[in-house]
Amino acid sequence: MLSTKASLNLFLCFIVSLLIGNRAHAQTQRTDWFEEARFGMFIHWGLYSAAEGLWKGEKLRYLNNYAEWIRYRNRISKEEYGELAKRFVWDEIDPEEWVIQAKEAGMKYIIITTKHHDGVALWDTKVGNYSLPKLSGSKRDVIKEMAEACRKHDMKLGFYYSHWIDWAHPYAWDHNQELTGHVSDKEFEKYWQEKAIPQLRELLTNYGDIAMMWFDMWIPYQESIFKKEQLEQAVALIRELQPRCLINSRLGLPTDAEYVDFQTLGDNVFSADYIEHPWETPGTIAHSWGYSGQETEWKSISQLFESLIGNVSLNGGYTLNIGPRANGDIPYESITRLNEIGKWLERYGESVYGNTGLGLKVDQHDWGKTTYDPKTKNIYLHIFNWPLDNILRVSGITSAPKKIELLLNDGNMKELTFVQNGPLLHIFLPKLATDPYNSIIRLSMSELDLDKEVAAESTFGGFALRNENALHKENLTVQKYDGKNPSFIITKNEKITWKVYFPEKGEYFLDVSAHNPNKENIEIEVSIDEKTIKSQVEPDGKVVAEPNENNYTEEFRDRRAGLLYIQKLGYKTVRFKVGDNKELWLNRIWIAKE
Ligand code: JFZ
Repeated sequence: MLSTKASLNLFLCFIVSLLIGNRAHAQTQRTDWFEEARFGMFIHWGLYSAAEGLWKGEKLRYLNNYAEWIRYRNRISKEEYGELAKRFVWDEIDPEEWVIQAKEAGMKYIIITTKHHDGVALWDTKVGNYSLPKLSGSKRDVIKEMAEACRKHDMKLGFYYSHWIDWAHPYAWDHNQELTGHVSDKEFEKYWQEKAIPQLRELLTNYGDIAMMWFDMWIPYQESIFKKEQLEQAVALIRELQPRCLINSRLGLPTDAEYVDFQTLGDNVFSADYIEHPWETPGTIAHSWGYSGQETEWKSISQLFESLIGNVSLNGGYTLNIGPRANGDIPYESITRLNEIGKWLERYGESVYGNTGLGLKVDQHDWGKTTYDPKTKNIYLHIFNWPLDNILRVSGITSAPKKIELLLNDGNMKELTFVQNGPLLHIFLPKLATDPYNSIIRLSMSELDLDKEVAAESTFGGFALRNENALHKENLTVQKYDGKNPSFIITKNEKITWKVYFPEKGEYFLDVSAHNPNKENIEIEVSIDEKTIKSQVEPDGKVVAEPNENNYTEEFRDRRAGLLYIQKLGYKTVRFKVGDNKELWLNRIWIAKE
């Protein structure tokens, strides 16, 4: 029998867990579709599309020459800029084509710019006259057409709304106010109540279900002209009118699930770590977001794949932007890329939709990335670089796969043989990759046990022990890769350790890549379990980084620290220490068999 106190405690625990459980449940529900989707389309389309990156014969000015910034960059008046609306070719514009294109690319949502920084509403707003319908004289409401096309094709629709910057409104934010003087809080509040809030109300009332509101302020509100209450007012409006609509973090508030449902990273910024809450990277398919006739920086298809898969492997999504022309055309360069990705997703989508990552070390595998579908317990290996020796080395999975299959292009599967040795898995591949960008191997798992600490085995064998896979990382002083020097650990006398699984007994060699900045030799020790190898590192000089420029940098040389006979295969701890309290810059220890 339980005492009264114990049962009361149990009861309280039960209530608390119900509350927590419910809250977690409510949070996941709203963002469920978003975490399932993983891939969406961003569309930047507005008056700037008709300028095409040129104004009166002049290209975009200044450093960040995004085509959609042309009004600001090239100092165009509101009226002259408004004239661009006359260039739109209405009998060719068909938003449904954009939706069909997104669908064919395997995208699950579309976000369109309803009002960008230029302040022009693309829809038929009743708030002021500065809208595409009014400026162009066309009766068409492209946002309404988008909403209808999205409903027809079962596509989620989100609205980009520039709530902070609005170059058309005298009291909204404009970066030039750093020079001309800020608008007052009272003035900004007038903009907020008279333009932004009523426009948001229109967007959330007249266009059916809105899947997300995508705001665009990339600094926290404390550093901006916004007051928290103003942003809370926008949140309250959205929650009232569209309770299932998601809000992104560029509203200016942190991702806390109450105000903000998902985090938007910087433009074309990909995470370096696994992020638990929902997140996405907005990325451009070229350089500009809006259409530019001057565009030359089209991203390669493999780059786009790396971005998408890299994000999914870190629990995130990818919103890829296109900039249609003022006649509605999507540039051919964009179409070819979207279609290639779509074709791939049609066959291999099971490795992307609803997937997350395994939480292994970032860049754990040098051949590609891993994703994981928690519903089916399938692990997917994304091979970007097919190993020459036709052995795929996978590190960190300790439970046994039931079956390993290569997914073939024609829809079939080919079962592959493998050997598992502790956390190291070798999969035997056929000679040829199945896909030119990203070949997929599926591991069917009944249990998922991982070793997230073990150092990964490289392609062709061998273990590279670096800062990235060291244990007790937080105490290490690390110099990041700076374009010249590799990333390295600055160490004096700390014990740096790694966890290594030696796959077989026998002789292994240890090479240390380091720079000795001192004038004299220093002693280093590498220990594997009880055995210690001591060796000397001579002083290092510089190396020419770029020829003919007097451009030099520190040399990091590989030197053999010694040989070690491993009696028994299995886990060992590898330790590194500098002998005599002098600084050493350690890049890597390389352990391999002859
Ligand atoms: C903003 C806009 O200025 C741009 O025109 C486009 O709409 C893009 C999606 O968002 O640009 C940004 C926003 C954030 C960063 C950089 C550019 N950032 O955080 O690095």
